Amino acid sequence: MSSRPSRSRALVLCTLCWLLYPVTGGTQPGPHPPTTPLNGSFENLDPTTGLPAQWTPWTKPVTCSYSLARAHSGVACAQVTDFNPTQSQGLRSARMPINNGRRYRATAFVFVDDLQAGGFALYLEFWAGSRRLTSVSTYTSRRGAWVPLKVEAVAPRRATEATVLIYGSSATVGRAYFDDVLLAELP
Ligand SMILES: [Ca+2]
Repeated sequence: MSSRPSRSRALVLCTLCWLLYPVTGGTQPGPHPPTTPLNGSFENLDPTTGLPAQWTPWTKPVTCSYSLARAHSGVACAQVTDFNPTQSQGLRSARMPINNGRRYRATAFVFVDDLQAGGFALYLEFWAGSRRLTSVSTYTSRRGAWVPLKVEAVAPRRATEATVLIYGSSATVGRAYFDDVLLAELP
C-alpha cells in the first residue's frame, strides 16, 4: 500500500538529480592543477648556477645560461649555446603534474641568432616516475626573429608528470634564445 508514494518520491528525487547534474557537475573531476612551467619566462636567475631558476641542464659541461641579451617578454631569457658539433645542449623545466589521457600543448618563442648547422627545438615529455614514456618535438632553423614553436600530444595512460625541454641537438651548432615557455591542458 505504501509502495506507490515512495516510488513517486524516488521518481521525483531521480528527476531532481538529473536536472541538477549539469549544474553541480555530478562526479566530474574538479579543476585541473596549473601546468605552466615554473619560471617559464626565465626572469628569475639561480645565482649559484647562472642558469634560469627551476631549469636543469640536459648535460655537462653546460653552456646554457640565464641571459639579458634578449627577451620576448620581461628583460630575461634562456640562452642555449651549442658550438660543439657532437654534443647536445638544453634546459629542462621542473616536473609538472598532468592528467593522463588529456591533450597538452607546449609553446615557446625562440630567437636563433647564430646557426652553422641544425636547428633549435622544443620538446614536450611525459614521465612515469623517473621513466620518460614519450616525447614530441618541433624545431626551427630560422634566424634573426622570434619564432613561435608549438607541440601537442595526449599524455600516455601511465604518465603522471610532464616537462618541457628547450634543446640544441648533437648536430646543431649555434646559439639561440628561448622565452615564454608555456604548457596548457587542452579542453
Ligand atoms: Ca622573459
